[in-house]
Amino acid sequence: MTQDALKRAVAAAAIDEIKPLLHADCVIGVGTGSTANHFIDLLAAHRHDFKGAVASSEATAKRLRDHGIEVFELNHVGSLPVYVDGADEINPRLEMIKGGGAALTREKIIAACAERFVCIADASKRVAVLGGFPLPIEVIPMARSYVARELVARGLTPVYRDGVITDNGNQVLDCYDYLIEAPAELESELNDIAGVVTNGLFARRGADVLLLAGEEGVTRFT
Ligand code: ABF
Repeated sequence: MTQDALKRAVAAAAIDEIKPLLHADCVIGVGTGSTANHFIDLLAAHRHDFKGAVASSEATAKRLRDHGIEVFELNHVGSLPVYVDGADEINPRLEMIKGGGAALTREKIIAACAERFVCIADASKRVAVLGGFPLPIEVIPMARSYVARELVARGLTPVYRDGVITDNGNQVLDCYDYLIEAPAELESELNDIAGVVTNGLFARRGADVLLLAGEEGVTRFT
């Protein structure tokens, strides 16, 4: 199976996972990326079974609307029973690195609001220790060099993601080759650097459910 077919398979499993939660007043959180895009495409067939969605990026909002799914501002939504999104890496404790698509800040906000985070991924995303994938950090533009120096002082190797502006008007530093033994601690430490908007560690609020697609099918982890 191709990686794209695995992404499609896990997106289909996510539809089965959330179907029991859908009802006429229900608004769900929808993530960003190619796996999330498959989920959106399959969700379209169920658009009359729920009220709408909150999107973690402008790209996702557009794709949802193109499918006739109403998109709500998070501030106008009372509760979010579930958030479905992909990840760049996920470990056995369901801690993740996210933000390869530069949508990490909105993703983290929606994850914080959601009662349940369902992560959807193909088997290549599952790792024993996070950090093989570069850890993204969204920064206020004027703080970029300062934050980069602070990261270097902590042993990280940040590289400016040239030409990328996030949906929030900020910039991204990617930290390469740093194995993360204590994700929750590092997440908090990086948040404390002035000028950091969000870092791509989702450890303090990880996933509740992981649907992982491999050659043998989709496996559910909690
Ligand atoms: C988002 O999409 C992320 O936080 C992560 O960066 C990415 C995963 O992308 P894909 O599904 O395309 O592999 O969920």
